[in-house]
Amino acid sequence: MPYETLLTEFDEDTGVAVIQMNRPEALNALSEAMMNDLTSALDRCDKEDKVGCVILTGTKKAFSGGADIKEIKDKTFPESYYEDFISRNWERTARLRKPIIAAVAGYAVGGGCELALMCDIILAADNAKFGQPEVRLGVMPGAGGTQRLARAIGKSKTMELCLTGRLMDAAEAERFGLVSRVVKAEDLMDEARSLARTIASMPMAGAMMTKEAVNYAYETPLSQGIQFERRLFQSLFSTADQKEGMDAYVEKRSAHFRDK
Ligand code: CO8
Repeated sequence: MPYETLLTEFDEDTGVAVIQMNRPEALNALSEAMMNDLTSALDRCDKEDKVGCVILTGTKKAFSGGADIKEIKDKTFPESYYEDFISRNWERTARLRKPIIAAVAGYAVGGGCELALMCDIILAADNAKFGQPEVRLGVMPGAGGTQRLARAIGKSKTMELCLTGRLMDAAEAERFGLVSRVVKAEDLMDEARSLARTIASMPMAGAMMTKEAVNYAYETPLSQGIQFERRLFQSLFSTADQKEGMDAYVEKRSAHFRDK
């Protein structure tokens, strides 16, 4: 289905879906139309069994410049509260059940940084810049910047970025564990596709449960998280892919997974 604000592709052979935000003239500002399109595209990825991994990306200059300031600047508190404006769709990315990689080139700022933080892995181009400049607009992060960023890079660095609006470059983001890897800008999509293909080739149930368990680590005390992980681990012994994966290991051959 064509979208007004996104370009999408899906390769059935590899199970990799790519969602590209495509409002380059506005540095992929996250307009309501774009968030609606993104929600619809993500719904389809979760529903389509053959999708094994999703890549969310932007354009060369920007992953996203954040919420569309021109669209929201005249909103009032009652409108924002009662209409639940812009917040309606914002957590959809974090609720995706399939693994999702943010492939970030250029600016990922404000809501753009928060959107990347909702993904499972952030792969950064060497020209990527991350930050939460909302304080300079008279507001503050509103889609997880104070929460997910603090969990990702710690309190002091988060405070510094959120209180000053300073942007950090890809090398600093890697040093502080925000991104899994930095690659040359021209190699970003090749690297993202290669990573996504590897993830999509894994048995689906194991990959999805692994994602669920890692995310659970951010929500629960350690003992509950360990218990949850153990139950998921045990439940995988009910799948054909577990039998095939372990038989193949013992028989020294490649596994042929059924789910994929
Ligand atoms: N909203 C609207 N338009 C934008 C945005 C944005 N966030 N970012 C860039 N643009 C537009 C610019 O206005 C410009 O348009 P025009 O040509 O019509 O003037 C075009 O994109 C190109 O941008 P620049 O010329 O500014 O490009 P530069 O390379 O000079 O600068 C920057 C790049 C530094 C990224 C700069 O564009 C900038 O500062 N952008 C705003 C960044 C920002 O403050 N983001 C935070 C927005 S608020 C937010 O995200 C809160 C999210 C909370 C969600 C809550 C959900 C519940």
